Amino acid sequence: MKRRTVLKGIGGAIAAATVQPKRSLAELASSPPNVVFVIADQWRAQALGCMGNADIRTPNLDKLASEGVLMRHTFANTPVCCPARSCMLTGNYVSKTGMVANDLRLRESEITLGDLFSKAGYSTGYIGKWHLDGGPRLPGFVPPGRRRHGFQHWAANECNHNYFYNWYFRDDNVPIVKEEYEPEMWTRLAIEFLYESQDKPFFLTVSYAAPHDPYVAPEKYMKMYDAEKLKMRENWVEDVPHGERKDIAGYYAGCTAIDDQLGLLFRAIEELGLKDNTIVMFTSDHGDMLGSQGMILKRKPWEESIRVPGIIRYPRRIPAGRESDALFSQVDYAATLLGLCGLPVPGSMQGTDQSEVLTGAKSSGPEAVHFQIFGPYEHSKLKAGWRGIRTEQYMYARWQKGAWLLYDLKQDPYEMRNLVSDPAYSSVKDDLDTRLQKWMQEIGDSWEMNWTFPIEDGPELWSYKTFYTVPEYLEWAKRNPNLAPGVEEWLTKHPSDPEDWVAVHGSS
Ligand SMILES: [Ca+2]
Repeated sequence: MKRRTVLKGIGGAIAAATVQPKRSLAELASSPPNVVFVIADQWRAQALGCMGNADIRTPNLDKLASEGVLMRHTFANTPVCCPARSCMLTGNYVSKTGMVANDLRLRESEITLGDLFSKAGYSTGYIGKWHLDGGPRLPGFVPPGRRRHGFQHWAANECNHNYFYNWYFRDDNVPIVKEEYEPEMWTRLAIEFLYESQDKPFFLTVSYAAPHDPYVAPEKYMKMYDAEKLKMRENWVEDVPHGERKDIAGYYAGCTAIDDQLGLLFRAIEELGLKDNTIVMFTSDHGDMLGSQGMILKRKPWEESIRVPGIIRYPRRIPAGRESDALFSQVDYAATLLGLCGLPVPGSMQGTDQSEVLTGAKSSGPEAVHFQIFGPYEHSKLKAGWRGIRTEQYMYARWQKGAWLLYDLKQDPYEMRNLVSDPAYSSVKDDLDTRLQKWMQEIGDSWEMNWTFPIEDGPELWSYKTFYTVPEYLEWAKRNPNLAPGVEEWLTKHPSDPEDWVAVHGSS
């Protein structure tokens, strides 16, 4: 067999390597498909060339889309880090798994794609940011065993957003420290995994912590974007710290840096002869408001926060160059990937197999996708938990107490006119509200799961100890007022109404 030389990494970060495919082409052709599941952090759907953004440079992802299907309407059901990751990997809403807040630990009993692909005889690998283990984020060693949820090969940390000082763990509690740009490090390790894992089908997750804030990237990428020349979205508000032009330029630079690395990863897949039989999926845990609606970060019901990249290439089953407007959301990822691989979907999984929508055998997906956020986040001005429903035409969100937002996305794609109090839309609103509440009942969601204390950005629940549930944290916080001050007082003073939040914090 011919030896192949592949891959010289950018800036020499990835050394040239010699590769010898371990399986013959005939073996590759008849074997079950491999999966490379790529998750970026906070990469909104609008920040892609193939989604119509003329400023951003994402040539490798655009090419991936042109060789597969671009799911234009892909959404994060719980648009914040840990919940979104748990939803993607378990195929269940967070109200079922309990992963309702950032930095809780996903229960060891939860079954993930790692477990399901392992059971199907796959080699499973997890490389990158994990963020499902709860507790202190640093240094972030997740020991082998149930806390790795079925992933056999491990090169990961829990959560680190210092992109120029990195480390990861293998199977012992010794960090492997690298002064290597974060996306380069994970890509290098992912390519190593590809070289080593060809004797059986593999399921590899590669999870980048960028382009999440801080909005920085290596200088060569920062130089690509002139902040003053970027086209702002119509709903963008000037002078919102964390959502300014310079932030967006830095964010785009991070996206392009990852795109460059993905180019290397995709080339490795091709060079190894794996392209036809490997499903490559690219997505993100959630988006980033970046000044749209005058808002920053995530957890919000607006498009910039909930809508994520949805690109899937699988030459054997997905015709090249498809674009679909079918609704697709994270809860359906797991069942859909299993479906594409011809593997059974567990009956207990709430998500459904949308693989026929991806391949084009079916033209429409679910009638609606749903959203759940359970508590406030003071720093980004989110007042309380909310639930939402998105159809092809409408987005509706409500607080426990009542309606909050209604947009007609056909007329108003930038969500500039809230129709929630418009009498002409009252029947639309009522219908969506009924559907939303019915859905909550069906999946076992309840407003009782909400909390009012800012556990994710006040005295953060992850600072000292690991918790599986929010009530467990609140009990601990009451007993430890020196470590987590103010819980008791807050809970006495703050019922769950967003209006009361405003009374205390101002109405910005
Ligand atoms: Ca995140």
